[in-house]
Parts: sequence; C-alpha cells; structure tokens
Amino acid sequence: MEELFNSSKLLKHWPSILLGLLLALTFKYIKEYRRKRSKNVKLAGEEDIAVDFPLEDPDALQPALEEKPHVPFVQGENLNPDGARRFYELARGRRSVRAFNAERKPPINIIEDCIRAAGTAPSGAHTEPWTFCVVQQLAVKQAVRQLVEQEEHINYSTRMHAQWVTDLRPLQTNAIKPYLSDAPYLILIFKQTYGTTAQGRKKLHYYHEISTSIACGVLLCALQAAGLSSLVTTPLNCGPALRRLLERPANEKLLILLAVGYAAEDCKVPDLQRKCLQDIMVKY
Ligand code: IYR
Repeated sequence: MEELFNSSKLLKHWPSILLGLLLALTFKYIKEYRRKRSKNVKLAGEEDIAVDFPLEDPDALQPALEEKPHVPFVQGENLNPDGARRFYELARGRRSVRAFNAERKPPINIIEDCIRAAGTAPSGAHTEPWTFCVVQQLAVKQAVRQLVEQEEHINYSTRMHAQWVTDLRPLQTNAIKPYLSDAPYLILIFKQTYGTTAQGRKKLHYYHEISTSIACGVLLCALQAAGLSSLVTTPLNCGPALRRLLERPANEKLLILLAVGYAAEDCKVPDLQRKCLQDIMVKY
C-alpha cells in the first residue's frame, strides 16, 4: 500500500524531480568546466605565471591573504600646500648619474627608509613580490661589476643590434662601469615570480613585474627626496649570474640594478630635454 502510495507520489512529482536532477547535473558540469579552465588561465602581462600551478580542490582553496573585515581609511600625510608642484620640483631634479663620490657614504638608515617607502607600493593581490638586495661590501660590488662588464663587452661588441649601440652614443655609455664599484650602495631589485604560503605551498604572484617596477619608481623618488643620486640599470644577460652571486632563490629574477650615493663633484650628465605636458597627456 505504502509502496503504491510512494510510486504514485513519484509519478505525480516527476517533472520537479527531473528538473532537480537536471539542475544538479548542470551545476556539476559548470563547476568542472570552471576548474578545468582555471588550470589554463594566463593573465595578461604575466608571461611567466605558472600555467601548471597545482590546483587545489576548488572547495578547499584559501586566499593567500587573511580574510578580515576592512578598516576605516586613514588619509596619510601629504606635502600640501602645493604638494603636487613641490613633488614635481623634486622629481624633475632627478638625473641618472654615472659618476659617484666613492668617499662619501650615506648612512644605511636613509637607504632603509627609502626601501621602506618602496615597500609601500601597491602590488597584485597585495603579494609584495619584491626583494631589495643592498650591497655595500667592496668585494661584492667588484664581483657584480665584473659580471656586468663581462656581459656588457659582448652586448656592445656583438650581441646587440648596431642601432642599439648607435642610440646609446649620445649617453656616452660603454662596457666599462666604474660606478658599480664606486657607488657606496648597489641595490639589486628582484621580482619574485611566485612565493610560498605559510603552509609551504606555492603562492601565485600576480603582476610581479609591474608591481616591482612601481616599487622601484617609489624608491627612486625616495632616494631623490633624501638628496641621493641614483642610476637605473637593467643588466642584460647577467640576471641569473647575479642571482647566484647573491644566493637568491630561483623564484627571484633580477629586474633592476641601482647604483646609489652622492654624485661625484665633477659628474656630468647628458643635456636632455623632457617632453612637455602637452606631449604626454591627453585630456578627454
Ligand atoms: N645597460 C647598458 C646600456 C644602456 C642601455 C640603455 I636602453 C640605456 O638607456 C642606457 C644604457 C649600460 O648601462 O651601459
């Protein structure tokens, strides 16, 4: 009797049961599809993001950052009055210098504050994917110089296009780089292509190159504000050797090498003009 009742109930509700089954199957399919698709995700501008990143069970995924309630925004200090103009005056005074006063060393705490400032830069998912290696020891600076000069000889003589060498002529650069041993500080900035979670798992670092480049921009401004001079270099082909020299891990890739200190008394710079506002800004 009860069976009969149950089967008649089943019969009566078969459209809802079928719909329920269909919905469940659709959800399962969507979930599976999204899981498969996320395996192959490639973010724009993230050439070396790990495509074969080990994917957790989607339901067990945890954000790398702790999930906490947001706190009220507190406006930081500013340079007002005329903050923007004063900052522009500061920034426009910066030049890349290739001759440093080897005798005059700025205190390390100034460098530390500048790097603190750089560390405030925004980064993809707040992953802070950067390492700032500060070199002060002469022997290490000399080793850096030797590695860079070795590659630069090849760059200038055979590796690079003749147009490259020609375009650099007005800057009067060449393969000999005394500033790499004269400058009291070298700061080698590495982008971390991925990180490690507290649980020892691989952690994705989004936009690590853009994030680290922004941090370098902040660092350059901070150094300028501290009255120091700097030179931005991007050593061609010596990233891995410099990484090994400084015993940095394989997830770190050299992005920029800065020479930092006070400019030499007789330091000369190219007579360059900067584009005017109308040439760099478009209003809509
Ligand atoms: N890194 C080399 C060459 C160089 C390349 C560019 I592009 C510059 O704007 C300046 C230099 C060097 O430091 O000599």
